[in-house]
Amino acid sequence: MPRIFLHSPAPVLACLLAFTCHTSRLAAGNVVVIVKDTKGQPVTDAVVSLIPLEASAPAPLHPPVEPVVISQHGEEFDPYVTVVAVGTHVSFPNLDSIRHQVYSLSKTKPFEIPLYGSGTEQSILFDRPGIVALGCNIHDWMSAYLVVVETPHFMKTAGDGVARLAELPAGRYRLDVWHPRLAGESRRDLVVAAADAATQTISVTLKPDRRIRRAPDGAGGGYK
Ligand SMILES: [Cu+2]
Repeated sequence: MPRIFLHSPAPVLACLLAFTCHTSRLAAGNVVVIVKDTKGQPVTDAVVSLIPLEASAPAPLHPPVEPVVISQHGEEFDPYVTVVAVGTHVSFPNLDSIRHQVYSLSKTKPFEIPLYGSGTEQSILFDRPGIVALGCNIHDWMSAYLVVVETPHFMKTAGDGVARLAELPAGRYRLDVWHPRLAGESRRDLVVAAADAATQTISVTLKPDRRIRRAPDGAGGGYK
């Protein structure tokens, strides 16, 4: 084999590539994750990620070319929870007519964008995995989370508590579920088999929602 490779690398490489592409296409499985709370209610905004455990086949992350957007709109972050792969740029455009000052004190990525007005877009590179809690120095109630994962296989649950992860190369994975109000950790190992469509139902315990509530407009509550 080494001799063939040395003398004619191109055909051998072509064969290897064709074989890899062919088998990975055949060996893809799907996983449907349903996240519920302890009362059986669907949990929205849960981040589901599958981290490959086969050391021999690290998954390329493919961060998007264009920045992912977390805007400030109506004096709130939109969306509340975002998940991206390591190496992704995120921009924070201000869609309001007032100014915001977005920051994070997280260990994963501490940063601050100095006070900026409408339309300003500055992107930040998120180059380490972890949780990034976001805030605004001007508006205490503004809160959002960015989850940076070291895998291309991730999704956020919709209102029905469901996340669908498709085209997963067969193999062993660690399934992580994260939510802003998660009590403790939620992770388990699973094996994805070729042509599989496994459903994982995960029950999580959520802490009470302690987000600061905005004072209603005109109520003089002092939040604005
Ligand atoms: Cu603000």
